[in-house]
Amino acid sequence: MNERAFVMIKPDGVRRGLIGEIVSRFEKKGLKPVYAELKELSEETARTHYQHLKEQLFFEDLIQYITSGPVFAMIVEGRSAVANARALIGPTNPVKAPPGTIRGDYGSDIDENVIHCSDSFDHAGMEIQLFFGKTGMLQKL
Ligand code: DGI
Repeated sequence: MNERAFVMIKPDGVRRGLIGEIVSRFEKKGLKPVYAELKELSEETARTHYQHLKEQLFFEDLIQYITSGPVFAMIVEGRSAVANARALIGPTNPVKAPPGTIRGDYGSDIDENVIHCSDSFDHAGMEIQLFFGKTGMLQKL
């Protein structure tokens, strides 16, 4: 089934010049970028996005990192987009992410793991709304 997922190349991925390589992997998998923005997250958006982690000791470091520079946020569309995108990016901790996944190939530490992707269909909808509002659903890349 065709669906949409929210994907965000984090500030370390943007700084290291990995946008092209990562977008290419999504395209080769059949997940089409239908909307994208290079943007700096406000602290408010960052705190809302990661609110499920607010009790964790690393939370403040996480907010500092994700607001430390521009992110490349996009909507990808394709078959089982959420499940396929999660498979492409690999597990949260790059140390445990197998080679061939994006985190396995480009990450080396859980503090800076290169990329985010929605973990469910419902969260994809919420994240698209949080990051893009209505424009994300209307505009094309
Ligand atoms: O959906 P994910 O990004 O794979 O995982 P998540 O929603 O549980 O966590 C969001 C981000 O928070 C994750 O990409 C990296 C960071 N994080 C998660 N668990 C830990 C962590 N950072 C540190 N330092 N330690 C953790 O245990």
